[in-house]
Amino acid sequence: MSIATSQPKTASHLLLDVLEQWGIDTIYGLPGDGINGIMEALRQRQDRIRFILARNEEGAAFMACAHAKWTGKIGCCLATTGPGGVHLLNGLYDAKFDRAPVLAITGLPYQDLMQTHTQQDIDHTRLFSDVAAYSTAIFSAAHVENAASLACRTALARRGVAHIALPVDVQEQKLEESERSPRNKPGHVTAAYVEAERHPNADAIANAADILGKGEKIVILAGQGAVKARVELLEIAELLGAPIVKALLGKAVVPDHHPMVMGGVGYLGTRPSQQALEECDTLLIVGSGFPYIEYYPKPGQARAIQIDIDPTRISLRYPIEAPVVGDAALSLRALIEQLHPHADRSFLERIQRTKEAWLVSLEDGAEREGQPLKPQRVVRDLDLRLAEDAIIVTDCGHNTGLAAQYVMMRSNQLFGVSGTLACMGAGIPYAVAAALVFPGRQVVAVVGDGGLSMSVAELATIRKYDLPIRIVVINNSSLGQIQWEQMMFLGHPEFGCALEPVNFARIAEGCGLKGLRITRSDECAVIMDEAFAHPGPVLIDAVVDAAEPMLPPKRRETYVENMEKALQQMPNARSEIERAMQEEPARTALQP
Ligand SMILES: Cc1ncc(C[n+]2csc(CCOP(=O)(O)OP(=O)(O)O)c2C)c(N)n1
Ligand SMILES: [Mg+2]
Repeated sequence: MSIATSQPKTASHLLLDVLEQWGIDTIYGLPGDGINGIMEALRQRQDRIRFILARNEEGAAFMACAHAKWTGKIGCCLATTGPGGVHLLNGLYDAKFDRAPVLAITGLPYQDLMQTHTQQDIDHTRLFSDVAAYSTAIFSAAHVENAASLACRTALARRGVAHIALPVDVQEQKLEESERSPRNKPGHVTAAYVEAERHPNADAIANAADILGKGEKIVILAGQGAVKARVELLEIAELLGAPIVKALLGKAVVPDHHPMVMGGVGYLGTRPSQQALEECDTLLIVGSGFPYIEYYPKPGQARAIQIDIDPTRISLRYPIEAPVVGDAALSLRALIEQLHPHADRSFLERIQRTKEAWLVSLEDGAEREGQPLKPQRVVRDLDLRLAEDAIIVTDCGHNTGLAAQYVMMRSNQLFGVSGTLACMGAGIPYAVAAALVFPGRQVVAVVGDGGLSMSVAELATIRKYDLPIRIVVINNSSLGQIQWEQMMFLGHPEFGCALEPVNFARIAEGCGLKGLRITRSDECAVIMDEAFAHPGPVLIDAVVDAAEPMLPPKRRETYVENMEKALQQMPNARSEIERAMQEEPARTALQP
């Protein structure tokens, strides 16, 4: 129902006008008495802006962040004064860190009671000042258009968070009740916005091309900034005989089965990618701020070129000799025009052989029979059933590593994760946003039992909006990744990581989803088929081996020593863990 034209416009109506002008058609949130003025305006505007009710504002903020990642447009979330606003923060930091444009709208107390210890009296503009590139309170209806429009423009231009807070009384204020200051003439603001083309500097390209021309063992590290440069990436890789390795956020940039693509890097990465980084003499980074410095080549080992749209991101992790600031596709195209094909493919072929062996070790790891069920089997069987254009999201932990290694991205699939914030609990909200943004496409979430516990209430949101999401829970009754970090990185016995076993299939049933459980390897494929045949939302609770190691793709000497030290103090768990470490894919990962 649209607002009757005779009804005077309030600040809330004006705010929604601005949001519509900026193309915002979905708001994720949860109401409260500090935001009910805007809720009423939303009720009247349901035909143009849909309101998605989350169970926790944190979920709403993750949904808004994911919405922005999926669409490239502004994601929008809304929360009430005080606790509602605080709950938004993780999802907003996720947007800030992964550079997604998000607008957060919150309430504030009545203006004449602010900062008087009144109820829910948190100063949101201060609270959000770190996470947001723009954060302001709006103090009258006449202020709405100026501030809200600038907030939207800032979110897009800075690819980050903008926040506006409206006191409850302002939300209901009518425009005619709001006196304009003499300088605030009506009609001076529009939603005009355009992005620059961002061509690279010619000298920078010449410098980069010179280094690439001399390189003999070149590796390309691609991140999310390369997402629109797939054709150019594959072309330059072919030209240079350079394997492509990917940061997790760049997983969908190029398909995993492509012969030039070696998979992910880092803790969750592949052995061929790690080998390529260790042996290269030249590194070309395209649109990536992959944060784990220890997985890059050693300083001095490789001459490095970095293409990034943002000059502040240059040389953050590796000493860069040739910075190129500009759009990834345009910069790669300019480089390609100056390069000649490299005839020597020996480096590439060596890394390709490692990829073959690595894929065999993954397959062997998934083929293991018996109980407890191995988590690799679950994600491998999931991968085999994914649609060509599926959207895959994952959470944070060992489950992320399994999705990173066992989901072999195809050309038209999309991948989403809380990357740089790496926040547990983001997976389910990301899937909700994906299903809303891409109706009709297959949406699959791989999550851990710890992460799911943090956002389990959003299962009810999935039911409420009838979203046919398929969730796979890697249920190891453990904060698995941390358990392995304690043992392997520090030599400490596991402490504080054992989770009480939970039957998530029954929780799912309680939320109105179909709930299935897998406990044995021989039933994995059958139950997976049942889940994929089900038309509605379904959760597969895969009860897996808690002793299954989470290892980086290549061992360091200290890992072996640390494990020994930790296991000496864990007599009950020792034999199971040692057994698991001798099986694939752990065996290959542990080779020197
Ligand atoms: C909000 C939050 N708290 C803590 C962490 C640290 N952390 C990273 S992975 C992880 C374990 C996650 O457990 P689970 O979801 O069961 O996944 P698993 O590793 O067992 O697959 C933890 C606690 C985090 N990343 N985010
Ligand atoms: Mg777990």
